[in-house]
Amino acid sequence: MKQYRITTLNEFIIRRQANIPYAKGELSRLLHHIGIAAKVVNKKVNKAGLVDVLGAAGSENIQGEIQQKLDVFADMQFTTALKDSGECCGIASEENQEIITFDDDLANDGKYIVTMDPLDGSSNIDVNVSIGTIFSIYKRLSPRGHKAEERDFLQPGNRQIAAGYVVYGSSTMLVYTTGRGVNGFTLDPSIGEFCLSHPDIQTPQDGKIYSINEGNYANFPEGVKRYVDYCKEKDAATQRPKKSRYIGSLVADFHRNLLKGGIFMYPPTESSPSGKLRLIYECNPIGFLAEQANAIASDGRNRILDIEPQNLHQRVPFYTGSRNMVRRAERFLQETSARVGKNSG
Ligand code: P6P
Repeated sequence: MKQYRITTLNEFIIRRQANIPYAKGELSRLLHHIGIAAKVVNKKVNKAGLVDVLGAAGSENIQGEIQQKLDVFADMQFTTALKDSGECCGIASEENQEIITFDDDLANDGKYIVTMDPLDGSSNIDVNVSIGTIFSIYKRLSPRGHKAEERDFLQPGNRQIAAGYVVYGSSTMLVYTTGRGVNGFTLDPSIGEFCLSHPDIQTPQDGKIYSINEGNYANFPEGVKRYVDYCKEKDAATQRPKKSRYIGSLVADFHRNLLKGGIFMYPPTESSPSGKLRLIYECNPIGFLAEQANAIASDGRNRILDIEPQNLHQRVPFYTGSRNMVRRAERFLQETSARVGKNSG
């Protein structure tokens, strides 16, 4: 029987590091610790339903553990792993209002900062829908040997050194880029290793899937309404409309479109006039991955990675996926805003 060569995440990281002459292993160590935290969180996510049922009896679950909300648990796991790596001097987490710095000489000498959404889509846990962790890695701007500063975290996405996500789904995958393509690793629970399963992911330039919460249709910008209506018309080539696929979990929706082609949109809505998704924790890492897979990411007009963040929790409209689909959606937006502009004189 043909034996398949397994490449583990750690082997892949080390092999890639060997190709970078100046690399001293700091980024490799950081990515390795992210992989460890992902395995720990995965174990807890996989038991979530059970723990919730058992823990429902009171504040403690049957093992006598204080029951924690999963996203708080994930936040703690990734924060601890990043601090222990000795390469990360600070973290901006979607779970925390302020940046997290460490009172620790080793960590304060770290070269990198990390932004993360430790468990995105956690409201889907109790209905067993896929959820995810999203992260970005930047070089710090502040001097090593000192605490990280807020300016380290307000860099534009085009300064990212690495970005990735973990999708806790029917299988658990870690997908990441260091600026030289996108590679996906599937967790093999039998050996406790992330194994290379999706080398050099490339997103098709066109796709048949559009992902958007159409419950907000009435409040979409006119251009988004027109693009959604366009997706419902028969495509000239296929004589079929596009498929609507929306899970309500960014990592799951993006991952499907990254592999198959498609567009994900979160435009301004009445409840989120600047869009719902966060620039630093969600749109920049996803945008970096999209571009590295030959897809694109914009706020409807500007390249996401070129936006200068104004604050840690800034939200932006988000359009990402197959190049030709995003460009067409942008044209609908620009044509209607030009028309509105002309009419309003
Ligand atoms: P809505 C999950 O809460 C999340 O932050 C993203 O993962 C997801 O894409 C979006 O919100 C879904 O938002 O308003 O459609 O439920």
